[in-house]
Amino acid sequence: MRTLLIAALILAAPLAAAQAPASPAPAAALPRTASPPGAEAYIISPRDGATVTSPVRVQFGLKGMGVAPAGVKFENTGHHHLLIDTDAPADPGAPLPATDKILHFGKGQTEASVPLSPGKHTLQLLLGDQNHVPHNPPVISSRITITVTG
Ligand SMILES: [Cu+2]
Repeated sequence: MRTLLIAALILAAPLAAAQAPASPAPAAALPRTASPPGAEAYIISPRDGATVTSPVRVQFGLKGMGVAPAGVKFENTGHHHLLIDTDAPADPGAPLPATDKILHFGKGQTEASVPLSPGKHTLQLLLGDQNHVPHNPPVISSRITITVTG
């Protein structure tokens, strides 16, 4: 009887761990936040095709929604992510990772000074909800290409 109980606890443990909020939740478990119709992210500056010097001042534009810090649940808001030389992750339901190509602006910043190496770079904005998950449908800017000199 005692052995059986221990076995049951051992079996139940991984399940309990998967449901604990502190553990990394499977991507599919996070609910996606709806974006309102007409919501749009766009890069105010630099302009597509611009030649600029590093660090590059990037200004984030957002229509139809508001900016809120990460962790704050408030309807029709999100925070900006800057995609540098990369596509948006294939799984739109997963939290965006923080990498040197995916910058999070979780304090609600609407501009950034981004150091970039000389050469061509692509920039794209992707809004994320309080959990860093893109909205449904995703609020993503068109991608611009800039040339950094010096
Ligand atoms: Cu984020």
